[in-house]
Amino acid sequence: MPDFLDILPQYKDYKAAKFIVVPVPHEATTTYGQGTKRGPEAILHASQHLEEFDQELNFETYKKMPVHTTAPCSLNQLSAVIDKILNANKIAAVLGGEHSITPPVVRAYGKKYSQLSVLQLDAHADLRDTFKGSLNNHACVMRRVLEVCPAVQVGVRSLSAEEWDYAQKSGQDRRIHWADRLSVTTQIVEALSSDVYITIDVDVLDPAVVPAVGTPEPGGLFWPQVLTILRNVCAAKNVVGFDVVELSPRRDDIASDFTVAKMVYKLMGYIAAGQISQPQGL
Ligand SMILES: [Mn+2]
Repeated sequence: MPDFLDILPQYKDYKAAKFIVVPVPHEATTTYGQGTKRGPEAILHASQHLEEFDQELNFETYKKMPVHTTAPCSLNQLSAVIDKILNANKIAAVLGGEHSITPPVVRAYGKKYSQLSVLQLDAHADLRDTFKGSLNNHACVMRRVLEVCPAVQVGVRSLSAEEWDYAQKSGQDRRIHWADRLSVTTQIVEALSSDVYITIDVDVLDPAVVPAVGTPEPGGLFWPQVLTILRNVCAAKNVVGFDVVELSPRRDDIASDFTVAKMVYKLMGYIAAGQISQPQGL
C-alpha cells in the first residue's frame, strides 16, 4: 500500500509527524455489500492524486502537520498501535475497514482523555447491543462506544425498533441528529465535550456522492454539509483523533475513493487550522 499523500519523505517522518495514518483492512461482520477490507488501500491510492494545497484554508496541510502512514494494522494490533500514537502526543487517522474497528480505538482514547466525547457521522445508529450473536458486529459500534463516553450521532436515517427503544430509554435520542432534519450545527457542537474523537462511516454521505458502501441508504448528507459540520467542530473543539470507515471500493468508481480521500485530507486541514488558533494544542 502507498502512504497517504504523495509528499517528500521529510514530511512523512514518524518523529516529525503530527498525523499518523493507520490502515486497518479489517472485514469480518459485513452483511450486505462486501469489500470494505479493500477500503484503506483505495483511499491511500486515491490520496496520491489529491491537490495538497487547500484553497479554503490557504495552506498545504501536510506542511503544517506532517503525515506519517503506518504499515497495515490488524484488529488485534490496533489498541497497542493507538496507545503508542497517543503516548507520543500525535493524532491517529484510522482508515477502515469495517466500523467495528472504532470501539478499540475509542477505548484507547478514553484512557488518555477524561473529557472525551465521540462525534459519529453515519447513516445508521449502530446502537444494537448484539447482532448475529456478536457484541463486536459493525451494527453495535456506538453501543460499545457509549460504554466509554458520550456520543453525538449525525446523519442517521436507519435503525431498528430495538435501537430506537434503547435510544429513548437511555436519553441518547436527544443526541441523534437525523439526516432529514439537519439544520444548524450549533447544537451538534454544543453537545460535544472539550476533547472530541470523530468517527465517519462514509455511508453518512448520500449514495449520489459516495455509492461505494456496503449499505447505501438514500437521503444522505451532501459534501458541503459534511464539511460544514467538520469545520465547525474543529474550530470549537480539540479534535484528538478520527477514523473513516466502510468504503467498499468498486471497479469503475474512482469518484467514491477520491471523495473519501479528500474528506480525510479536508478533516486534517480543519484540525490543523484549529490547532493553529489554539496554540496550546494537544
Ligand atoms: Mn456505521
